[in-house]
Amino acid sequence: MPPPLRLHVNVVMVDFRLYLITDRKLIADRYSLIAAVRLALRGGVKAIQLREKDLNARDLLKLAYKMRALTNKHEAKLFINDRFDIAIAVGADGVHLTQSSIPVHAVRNTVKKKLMIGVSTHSLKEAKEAEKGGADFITLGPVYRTPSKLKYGDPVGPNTLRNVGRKIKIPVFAIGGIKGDKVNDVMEAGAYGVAMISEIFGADNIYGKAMELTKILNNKV
Ligand code: TZP
Repeated sequence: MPPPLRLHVNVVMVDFRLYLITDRKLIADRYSLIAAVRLALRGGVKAIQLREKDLNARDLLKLAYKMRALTNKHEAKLFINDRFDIAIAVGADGVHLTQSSIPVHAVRNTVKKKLMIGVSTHSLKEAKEAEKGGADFITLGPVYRTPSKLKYGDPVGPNTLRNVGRKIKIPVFAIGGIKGDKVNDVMEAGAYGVAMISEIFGADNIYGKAMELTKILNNKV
């Protein structure tokens, strides 16, 4: 007899451990965003979050269509930061909400099961709220110091990650300052996976870095 669906529904849907978040400014002098993401996908990345906060809705939509075509080709999941309307328009797999987005329960009520929902969290309180509101997974961080988030104060550290991982059931992705040599530590602290920007987009060899990280994570699970 097959196992009850309820037990495995989140684990089955969140079928990736490495979550690449885009920042086209980091690679602008070397690649287009599409070219950089293509390299990462070829290297084994299976989930992309399109996070280009400075783009207006039309430009983001155009880019999201291209990203959908590319991720489909590589059988990878696509999430759109903040905008569930754009996620639906382009047939993305999900939306990734921030703490200033429309609250997760309101998005869940609207999109039902049409989209997966990821939520950025920074504390146990936010993590619990996200889970209660119907999120499929969260990112928690910054776990370590990272230049783009210095203005938000001290990183949460691996102990908070461990605590949150114990207290909620949905997958927790460690984010913020996660480098290749930190992956083992955060996975041992209970992370389900890792979310990264600069470790991949700042690498000299994006393809090689994605391969290396995929291999580390595959050995962990
Ligand atoms: N949320 C928490 S930390 C962070 C975000 C978007 C930035 C992660 O970037 P990096 O380069 O992987 O530290």
